[in-house]
Amino acid sequence: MKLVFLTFLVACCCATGANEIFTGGNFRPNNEDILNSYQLKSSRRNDKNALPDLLTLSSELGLKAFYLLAQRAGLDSMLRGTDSLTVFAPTNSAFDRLPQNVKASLHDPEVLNRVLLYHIIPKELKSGSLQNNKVIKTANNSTVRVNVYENQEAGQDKVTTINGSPVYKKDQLAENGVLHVVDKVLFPLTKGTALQYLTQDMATYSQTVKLLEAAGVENTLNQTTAHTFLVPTNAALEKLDPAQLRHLMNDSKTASQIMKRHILQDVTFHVGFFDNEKVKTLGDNSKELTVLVGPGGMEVNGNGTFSRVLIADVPVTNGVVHVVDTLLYKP
Ligand SMILES: *[C@@H]1O[C@H](CO)[C@@H](O)[C@H](O)[C@H]1NC(C)=O
Ligand SMILES: *[C@@H]1O[C@H](CO)[C@@H](O)[C@H](O)[C@H]1NC(C)=O
Ligand SMILES: *[C@@H]1O[C@H](CO)[C@@H](O)[C@H](O)[C@H]1NC(C)=O
Ligand SMILES: *[C@@H]1O[C@H](CO)[C@@H](O)[C@H](O)[C@H]1NC(C)=O
Ligand SMILES: CC(=O)N[C@H]1CO[C@H](CO)[C@@H](O)[C@@H]1O
Repeated sequence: MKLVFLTFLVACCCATGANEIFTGGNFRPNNEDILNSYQLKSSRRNDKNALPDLLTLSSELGLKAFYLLAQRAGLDSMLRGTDSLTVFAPTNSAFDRLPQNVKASLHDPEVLNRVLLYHIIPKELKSGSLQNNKVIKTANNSTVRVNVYENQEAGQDKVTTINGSPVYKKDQLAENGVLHVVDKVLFPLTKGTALQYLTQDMATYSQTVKLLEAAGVENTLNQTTAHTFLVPTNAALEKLDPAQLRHLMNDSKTASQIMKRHILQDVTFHVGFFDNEKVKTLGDNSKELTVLVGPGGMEVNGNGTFSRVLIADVPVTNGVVHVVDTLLYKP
């Protein structure tokens, strides 16, 4: 184990620029390390008393970025303590993929503390307790949303996500709880409801909000009942001819029919969709949407229109927003 750890550090230090926050690490996911340490430690898994604490476990699993940042955030005593916890620990590459400005913000110990606390649940939740659409309170009194997608294409396992971030390795046991490895760094749901997310950026969504109001569905985007919201931008609406858009804004019946078809019944993050999946909307049930998932991203096929998903997986308190570049139905 020591050898693996050292090799890992050496590999990282050679590969990197010096001013990275993760102690200079350009951390890559290192599945081999995870597997190696796993085999080394598996013999003691039978004896609960011999289990490592959560912080040590993260190190043993090769989650060096989490291990180092948790200490920098002052969370070592919590993760080594006696209270039962659940930790959603991001992979090294999840930290690595964060935008530069977000990495820079994590230099502030208070921000880092808040972000990492958001990955900790103050009780033990094994994967069996992670049920679809369950909202759970984090150690910081915020919430995360769990989704379990069973309905995958044949041959695929079910996928569990936390705020849309797939759980990549589940149920790693520690003496003081359980650790699940996730594929993204999680951020508190500061964006409010789907409607509040839009109204915070009127430069992009002013027309969209007007259309939602004309359609009388703006409250559906501001309620606690959770859905998936496919949201066109102003630019998407401006693809319509101006007279058509004016007419739509003044025709609440058509606007309502169209905008309800932009709201999906269930909360589905990107990884929860499969290619060519037909999804139900809040509109007339006979009018399904088809979601196309490919290497280039996600598209939604309404009635002869193909909308590209510009931004996927914006977690909001009442579900998830995917931003689309074209209105899904022609008025
Ligand atoms: C979280 O909320 C509970 C009550 O709901 C309160 O007792 C506790 O102090 C809060 N913790 C934080 C970190 O705000
Ligand atoms: C959404 O709901 C909140 C609280 O219920 C309310 O304060 C707000 O005015 C509503 N509308 C928008 C656009 O945020
Ligand atoms: C809006 O609709 C009303 C009747 O439904 C009509 O009288 C009015 O001219 C319309 N306005 C525009 C700008 O289309
Ligand atoms: C699809 O759009 C055409 C016009 O382009 C319209 O006549 C037809 O009723 C629409 N069908 C559905 C299912 O919305
Ligand atoms: C909702 C809540 O309690 N938020 C707190 C999370 O933790 C940070 C610092 O650790 C506080 O500043 C927040 O107020």
